[in-house]
Amino acid sequence: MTVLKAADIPSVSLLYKLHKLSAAPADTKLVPTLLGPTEIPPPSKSLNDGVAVYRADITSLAVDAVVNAANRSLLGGGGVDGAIHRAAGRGLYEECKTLDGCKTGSAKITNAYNLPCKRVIHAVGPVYDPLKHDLSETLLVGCYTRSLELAVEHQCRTIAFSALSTGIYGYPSREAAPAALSAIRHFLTGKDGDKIDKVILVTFEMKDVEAYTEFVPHYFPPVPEDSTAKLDAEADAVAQELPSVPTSDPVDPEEADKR
Ligand code: AR6
Repeated sequence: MTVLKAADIPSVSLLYKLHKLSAAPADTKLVPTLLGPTEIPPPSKSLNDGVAVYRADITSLAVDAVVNAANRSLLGGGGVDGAIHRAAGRGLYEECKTLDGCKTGSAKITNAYNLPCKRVIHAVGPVYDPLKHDLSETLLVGCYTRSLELAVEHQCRTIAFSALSTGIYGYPSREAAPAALSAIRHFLTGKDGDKIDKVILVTFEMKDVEAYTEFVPHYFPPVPEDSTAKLDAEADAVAQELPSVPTSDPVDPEEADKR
């Protein structure tokens, strides 16, 4: 598996230049979120340089911290949790056993063992409850915020999130993406925002690619130069390197085994 560094992952700024993301129409109404904003905020080049959306297996990323979609036991499971534990090896499980679990809506940090990243942050997202939307969002936002706080506390400047709760826990991607983006924007514009260099939103399934493609421009709108840019030499070089757009969903090895 090719291991990718944070610096090699194209930022939102570059995705606009490459026309892989485009500005939302001016009359777009934002989905209401607990942390806002309520309207499309002014564009910021520095924010757009520090956020990325990338389709990958999160276990291939050589970032400072990857965020696992764990459960309250922190002892592993299916989905991305299974992939992370398989790739990290037995040491991760042994360290997780010492943590005494974790509350829903929060996160804990461990070493990364055989993974190419430096740390793993285990966030426990909510099982989505459509009858308690605000509670589900509060807990999901808590995961993103606590994970970013843990990253700062442990000097992790680059952090890659899996799409927490959107798999087995059933959170609809079109509701999870605005909540995640709003929490990340809120953190990056807050007092510790300058302690994080890059937040990478890792997508795996097409539904999450589509949700982030739709909602990133609501929270991280393009600076005018980027949305109208002709490819400069740097962008063109990166574009040549990017993998071609996948046309089918990746296969979870555990699911494939069951077929
Ligand atoms: N890399 C990146 N993203 C992935 C990967 C991967 N290798 N594999 C799956 N995803 P899920 P949840 C995506 O179900 O909904 C576990 O059993 C996936 O497509 O892993 O929070 C835990 O132990 C989806 O978008 O986590 C818990 O019991 C996202 O990761 C429970 O599942 C999250 O899907 C947590 O459920």
